Amino acid sequence: TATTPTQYYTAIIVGAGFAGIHQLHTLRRHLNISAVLLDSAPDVGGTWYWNNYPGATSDVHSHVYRYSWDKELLQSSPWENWYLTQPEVQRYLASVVDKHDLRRDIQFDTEVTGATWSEETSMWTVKTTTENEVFTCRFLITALGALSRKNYPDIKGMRDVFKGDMYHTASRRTWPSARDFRGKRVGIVGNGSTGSQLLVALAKEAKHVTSFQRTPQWNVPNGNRRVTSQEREEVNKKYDEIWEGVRNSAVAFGFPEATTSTFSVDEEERTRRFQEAWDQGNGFRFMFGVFGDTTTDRRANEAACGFIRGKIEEIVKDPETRRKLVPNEPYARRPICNDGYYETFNRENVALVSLRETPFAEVTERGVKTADGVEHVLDVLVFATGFDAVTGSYLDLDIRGRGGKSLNGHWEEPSRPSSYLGFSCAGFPNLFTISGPHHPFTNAPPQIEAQVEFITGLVEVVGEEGVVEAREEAEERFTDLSNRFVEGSIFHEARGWVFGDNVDGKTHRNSLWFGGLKKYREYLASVKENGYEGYTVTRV
Ligand code: NA7
Repeated sequence: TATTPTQYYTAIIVGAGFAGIHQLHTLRRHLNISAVLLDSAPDVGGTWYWNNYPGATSDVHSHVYRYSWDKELLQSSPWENWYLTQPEVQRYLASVVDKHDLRRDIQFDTEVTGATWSEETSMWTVKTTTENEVFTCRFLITALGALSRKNYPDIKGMRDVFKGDMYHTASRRTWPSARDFRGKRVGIVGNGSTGSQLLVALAKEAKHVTSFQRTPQWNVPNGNRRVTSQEREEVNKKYDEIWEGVRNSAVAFGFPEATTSTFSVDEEERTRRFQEAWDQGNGFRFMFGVFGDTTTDRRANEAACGFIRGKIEEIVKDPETRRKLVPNEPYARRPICNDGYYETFNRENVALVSLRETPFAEVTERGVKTADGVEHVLDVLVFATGFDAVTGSYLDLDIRGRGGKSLNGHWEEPSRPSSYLGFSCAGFPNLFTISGPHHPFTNAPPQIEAQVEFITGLVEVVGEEGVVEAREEAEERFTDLSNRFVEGSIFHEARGWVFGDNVDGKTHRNSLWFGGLKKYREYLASVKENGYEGYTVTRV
């Protein structure tokens, strides 16, 4: 309105997770431009703010699940275990924000609902849910994360019939503050990274836990344990070297990816290597660190599956439960890992329901009923049903580019989702969607660093009076290249969030760059070296 003063910033960043914080810090430190970071949450963390369900833990080794440039914090506030829990990640991000005095440029409790590009002023107008505020900016940088829009099943009666407590794992506001599950009967829908972590955590505490499983997944241990002082010293000493390795690897997890092919060694040696990886733990290591062809060769993949199948058979005592837990798809989703997952099904207070065999019929006052007529009586029903990933993060955001073109519409067209470099789209000047379509399938912080550093460099070149826009043909070329990496793999044979298969009605399409971080960084570097080719820069 005429009475509402407009707040202008050179850059507005949306989302105070790993990406948004790094983007704010980088713009501030390198360019010293005016910038504000908006987030709907009351504190920092992004996905690590919202996902505070019991058992929430990162599955990347703690010394590479952080910013590579923050060596001083690594040394001064050492991690305890090989994996960080949700509160630890959140505390780490908060400590970075405080250390670099970034909080003064962050506005919390402010949900961005849309943004419109004005061709007249060459500025974005950003709409929020806060009253009496209008924001405008030259550059809009969305750091929403690839996994932020919650996905729910559609079960008859689930919204209004159940008398117990109901939560989505990613919905912090709905979790009870006193999280005491003693004496409670809990149902968990979903068995991905989240559902399996929650199951293991709650089984130790609740009276009874039922895992409602639609598709069994391959799960390996993560090998979490305390970091010894010797190990810590070693990491501190080799930190730069370790990060060089991360940047020059494919999945950026801090281990060298294997190049040996599965059948170049005999069966005994194969089993020995799988066993070694099983004992050491970590899903990405098991998938990419044992043999080089696990995700590209069907027979090699089956060898890995065979080993895990053997473990399920060895560990799980009840034959029916065992049968239901064995996946019937290749080992080709985002790999998951969890200490004690299969062992948990041997507990007397844990049950497994296969939704393939007995789908949900309805939610009742006392629990859920499955198609076989059984009513599973529950005090708590938790949806660990994941996210409408990547493009899904934008569904609640009405972004309008040149000529009123909708970003969500842009990604719905036949060959989509698409982007140039994972963060630019033709028709959307001065917009950068960090971790957007075709960002690399890797450990998140290092791929975020690559994107943020590139974007900051580009903003510097373009300048406060500049407008930069990806060319259509560059977007098409990049998207085609990204899709070609998948064609050479078996990833698309498994049905997970990467291809949108988890969401009812979403079309099966690749949304990530499977070419690895090294190749992605090389691509970014060559674009930069060639004067930011693929972009058009104009002055206001
Ligand atoms: P995921 O990995 O997408 O897992 C979601 C789980 O929920 C999975 O088991 C799904 O079964 C299940 N699901 C989803 N929709 C339904 C419906 N309608 N009915 C029954 N079950 C359903 O999400 P997470 O939160 O575990 O992990 C996401 C990422 O976060 C993870 O990859 C890490 O990067 C961190 P499905 O397999 O689709 O049959």
